[in-house]
Amino acid sequence: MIGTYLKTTGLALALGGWAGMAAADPSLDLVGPLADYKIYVAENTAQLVADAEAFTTAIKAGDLDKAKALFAPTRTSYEKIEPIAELFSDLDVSIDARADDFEKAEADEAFTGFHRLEYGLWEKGSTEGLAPFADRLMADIHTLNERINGLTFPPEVVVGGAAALMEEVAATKISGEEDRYSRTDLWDFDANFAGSQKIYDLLKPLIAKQDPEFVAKVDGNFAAVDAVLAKYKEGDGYVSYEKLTDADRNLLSSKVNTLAEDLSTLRGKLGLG
Ligand SMILES: [Cu+2]
Repeated sequence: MIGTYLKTTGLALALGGWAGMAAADPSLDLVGPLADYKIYVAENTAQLVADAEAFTTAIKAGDLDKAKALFAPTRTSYEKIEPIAELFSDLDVSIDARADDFEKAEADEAFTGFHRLEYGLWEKGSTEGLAPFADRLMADIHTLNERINGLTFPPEVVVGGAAALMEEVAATKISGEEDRYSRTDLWDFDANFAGSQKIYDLLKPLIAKQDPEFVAKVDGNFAAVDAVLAKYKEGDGYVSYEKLTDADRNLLSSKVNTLAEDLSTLRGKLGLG
């Protein structure tokens, strides 16, 4: 591919071999966006550590109201990096799994993490017995934060992750399964969209010239999702998921499905196969 490029364009030779190589090897174009994305992930895990400290401290102090108030905002930085959760799938299970993933559901000892705490705070209405789960969550989050630095970000995982997360939102999250006890799902949606859009935005300069229609369509769908969510904003966050009307849920669902489909073509567009 490099050879063909240099043979057919004398200009590339005049400009030097590097320009030709950059054009021929898509993975080189991805170096910058991937480095920027890694910074984004590191910023979010650092924020997650700080927020989770406050959240778990409130739980261990027995401050139910404060713990409940901090639950959704603490989760947002985790939900923003969810496109690449498969790179730390063991921690994703202990940090963010749902009760249905376990044989004995809520009563299962292996059920830990945010949703185990959410269950205690909302369903049980108490911080009692939650300290060990708070400690475990904090330990897992510290491990995640430490691991991020040494993690390799394969381009196909990052690029594919943006689409996969939109698929997950459309297939399961839209039903309200994630935050079933607290009904704070819209906070997570917002963070999931932001996290997928971040990846898309970093890659956009690589595809904007060759495919302006695609870019316009995806931009439009992200904007449409934002417009629906904007109706449900309250303070720094969102109203209960129960307030989402059927019409808006259907609209969100169709936009998210389209986003999932469109973003799933990014790998091919970027030559990642
Ligand atoms: Cu999640």
